[in-house]
Amino acid sequence: MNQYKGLLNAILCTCLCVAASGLELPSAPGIARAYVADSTLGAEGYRIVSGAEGLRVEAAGERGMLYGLGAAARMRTMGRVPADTVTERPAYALRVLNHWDNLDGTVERGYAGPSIWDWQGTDPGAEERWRRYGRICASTGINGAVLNNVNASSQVLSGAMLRRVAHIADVLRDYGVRVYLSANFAAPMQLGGLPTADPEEPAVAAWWAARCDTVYSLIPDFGGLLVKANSEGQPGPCDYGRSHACGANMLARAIAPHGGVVMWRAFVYSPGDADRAKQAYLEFEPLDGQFDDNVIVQIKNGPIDFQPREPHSPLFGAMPRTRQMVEFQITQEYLGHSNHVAYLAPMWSEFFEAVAPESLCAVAGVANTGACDNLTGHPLAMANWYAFGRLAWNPRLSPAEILDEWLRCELLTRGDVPAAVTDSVRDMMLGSREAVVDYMMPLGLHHIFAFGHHYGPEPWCEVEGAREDWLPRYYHRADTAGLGFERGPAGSDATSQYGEPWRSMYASADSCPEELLLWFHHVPWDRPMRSGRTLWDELCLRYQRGCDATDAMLDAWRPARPYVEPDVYADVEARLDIQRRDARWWRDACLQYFGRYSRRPLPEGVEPPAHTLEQLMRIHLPISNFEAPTGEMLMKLRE
Ligand code: BDP
Repeated sequence: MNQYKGLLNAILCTCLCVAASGLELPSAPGIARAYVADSTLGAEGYRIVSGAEGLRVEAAGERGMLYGLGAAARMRTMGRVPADTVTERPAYALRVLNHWDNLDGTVERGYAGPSIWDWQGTDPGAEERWRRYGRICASTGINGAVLNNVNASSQVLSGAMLRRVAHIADVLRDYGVRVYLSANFAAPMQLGGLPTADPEEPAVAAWWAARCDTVYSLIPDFGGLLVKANSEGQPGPCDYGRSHACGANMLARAIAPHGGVVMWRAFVYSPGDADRAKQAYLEFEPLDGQFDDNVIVQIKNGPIDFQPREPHSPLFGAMPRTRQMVEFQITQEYLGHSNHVAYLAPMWSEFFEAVAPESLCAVAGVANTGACDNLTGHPLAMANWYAFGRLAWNPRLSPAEILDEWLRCELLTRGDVPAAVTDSVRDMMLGSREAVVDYMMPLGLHHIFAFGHHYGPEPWCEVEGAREDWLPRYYHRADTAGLGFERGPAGSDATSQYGEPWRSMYASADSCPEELLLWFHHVPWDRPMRSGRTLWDELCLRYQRGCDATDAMLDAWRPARPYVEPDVYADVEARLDIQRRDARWWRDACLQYFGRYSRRPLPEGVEPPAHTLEQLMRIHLPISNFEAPTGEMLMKLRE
């Protein structure tokens, strides 16, 4: 049973009524409902009419009613009942979570326990967990789930696994969530016993068509396939000299008769070639116009890999004849796992400020779920799941507004919560992502993480035989002259992949926003910054600012104590303490390491490090990819 009683109280009431189709609708007492023949609402839209008798929700179908009742209940809780009428339709028809769950129960980059899907069918509590998951998705507007890892096992398409998937689909259907799968491009060989997976080979296309028939015979509303091809060792069409478009279209044609889509990832980079930040563009931009209509190219928000701050990927907007979707990462692979608070809506909004939401046709988020009690590890990480869904519904919502909803409808639900308490927690969470940027990678630094697990700092990292573009020095390029990756015309010229106004703005260090300075430029240590300080002093003070912010976070959380369940309070407090210590670890490791190159002292206002660089360089976290390190483990290592 859910020990986190404070979560999931109001938005989707626990007491639900089941519609004729099986869809669970929020009971929302006192809110009238009316099905109307209004095609402008679409299948998922709704209208909320406020009148003398209270609220009435109008929708053309049950899914619209589901979202409309949820929205009306939320408005009531928030005290934001409209003066007359509000009409809403989602910005995207496809709002999908990507689960990186493996069939052995582990979760790649998951920090909230094992897979919720219970692939082997041994957990009697699994179905109830899927229902909780479905309700949360419904409350935020998420309508699709890719159940398995993009590093996909072919076995997920085997008969036994498809029956399991059909069971999950039967449950999630009650919440308006359709099921999708990640496909391994070599499945015709690994599962079908064919000698090749060449997309031009008729037997291969026939195998996929037959598999799709089987999938749809078991799951009639199956959504489609997600494919990671020719990326980080995964098989793909390029193994046979074919293009990504050729491979994607072959699958798209196999699934088209059933109405499914193929989401084809553009996360590609190979060793030894151009600047990694340029590679997806170099490979995909020339394919514009070649993809079938039911293919959507899925592009990570930034050109590298889910860093705490990245510019948008230049592929957005560069393929006008191709359907594109963005992939965000909700799980905190690069933001302190489930130990750190990092409310991510500001990062996603930043993306939507640069990339017009209308230029995309769908949104995906790599899920932060697992089978632990509260489903997300850090109790406040649920806010990221919620915010992802809300932004996928309406990318123009403000991060503060979304957070307010989550706090008032989900977290702070015990008693009459004074506004000052909600404000305190909201401000703390709103600033948390920027705090992480400050204490991990300020001013456009990126990928200076420890190898493999990506938890702590390792700007010095050396791994014998590792690809150069997997090592931090490839990204920070520290030397005695300065710091940062020169991507302007004098360097890798990645800036020329951007359209205007970005191209000119990023090309010169003078016009580049300071937040991204070291992403795009190698800058001398004594370059004057906007503050009037040198780069070195500014860098040091940003790290310090991040540390100070983590102290303030603990203070901001304390007033919440009477208004959340005691276990939630204590859990958050313990994790904030880890975050405080980790922030200092980052600051001391990075500043002492970069100080070897800058050869400058720490400016006034920066706390002296508690450990020497040599001590910090000896830390090696004995953790796998699949769980966050514990506080005790971290303390011990840094003693
Ligand atoms: C990286 C992760 C890796 C994923 C890969 C991907 O480190 O585990 O498989 O992205 O998105 O961020 O395919």
